[in-house]
Amino acid sequence: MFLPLRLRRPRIHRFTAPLLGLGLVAGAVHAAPSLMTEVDSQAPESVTASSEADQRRAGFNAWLADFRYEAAQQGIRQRTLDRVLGNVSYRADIIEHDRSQPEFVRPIWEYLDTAVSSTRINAGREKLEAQRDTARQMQQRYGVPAEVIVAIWGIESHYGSHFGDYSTLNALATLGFDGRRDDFARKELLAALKIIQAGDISAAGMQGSWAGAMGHTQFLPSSFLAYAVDGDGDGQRDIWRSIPDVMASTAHYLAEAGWQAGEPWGTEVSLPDDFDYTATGQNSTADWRERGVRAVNGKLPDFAGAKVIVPAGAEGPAFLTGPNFRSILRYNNATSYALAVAKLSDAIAGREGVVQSWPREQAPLSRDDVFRLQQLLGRAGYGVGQADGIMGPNTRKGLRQFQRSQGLTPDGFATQALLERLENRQGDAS
Ligand SMILES: [Ca+2]
Repeated sequence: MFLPLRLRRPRIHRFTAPLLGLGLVAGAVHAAPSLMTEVDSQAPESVTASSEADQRRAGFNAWLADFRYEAAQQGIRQRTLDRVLGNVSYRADIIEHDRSQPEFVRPIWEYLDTAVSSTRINAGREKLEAQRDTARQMQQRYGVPAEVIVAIWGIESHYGSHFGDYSTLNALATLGFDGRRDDFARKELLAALKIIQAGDISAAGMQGSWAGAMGHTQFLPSSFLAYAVDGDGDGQRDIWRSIPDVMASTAHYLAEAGWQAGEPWGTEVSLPDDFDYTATGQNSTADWRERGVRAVNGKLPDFAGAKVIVPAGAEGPAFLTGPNFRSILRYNNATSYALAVAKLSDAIAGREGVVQSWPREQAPLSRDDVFRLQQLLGRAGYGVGQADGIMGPNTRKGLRQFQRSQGLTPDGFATQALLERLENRQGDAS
């Protein structure tokens, strides 16, 4: 259905083609240092810079015209398009953010130090106190505990004080024109227009991160359309200014993601010496108990399906995690994030922090290290797919197999020592 629409666009193509032909405008930004060097030798720098900016502006406007056509086909009214897209502009700093990747993968204990700092715990307790009635109301309505709602608020935007001051429209249009995931940004920009057209927020009020996450809850526009709720009953879903809307939207998201009322997220556990670290699937609490898993304090929560996780390997803390932990992962699919929400909510409610110590002496791996690790695992026959420098489930699985072949505890936690062992093995083989 989409394709015929695209084919019926002669007017837009006539309009964009000459602009794109001028200097491959859309590609020029990615393109070529070599091209710039050539131009530099013939023209003063300021002239070059301004013509580059002109070309980019022309390319961006052509992209917007094309997007505008698509948005109109998808039911966005001309009046909305005129009013909103007329003020959208390209932001070079967003592309800088999009292209910069941290060199090192931050260890989970460092992430938790910041995410669950005493400052954030204390601020969370104050916020919960100040918003107690609202938080309790949303707890009753959606079954998600007040301290969990507040913990997500704290981690997403430090309770609304840092949600970003980028125009979401500028961010998504810039990423759509020039970013690494243009289809994603295009789809989110369309969702943003639907939100504005529905009257929930003005174009100027729609603010958030450079990546398009909006307001206190850091919802992408598509998540907003699916999960945002009018908590205060004024007819608008406002995750920028209304705390009842923020809390209702967060709780609704978790409820839709399978939150089980009355169940904890999980608990910290101790594991027996002979624990099988390759058992990464779901089992009942009774099964885990039989395998020697014990709560560090109190008793194990009763789950039908729970996982044991060791985010920093066998030398670090272990946790038994139930359906509500998986529900938090739906908000942001990173173990470090879900554990931060879990432990911040525990701390706000006055429960204890992580008891077992993290292996803080382990030096972090850089992205290049992880890339090398993946290559070496592949060469050693523990295929992890295409090396990409990111520790994912496949890399951990391959690493476990390698650890087992070496008579080591197969916990899938990447360390410099394991990388060295793989390098030496490679040396022996050649
Ligand atoms: Ca509202």
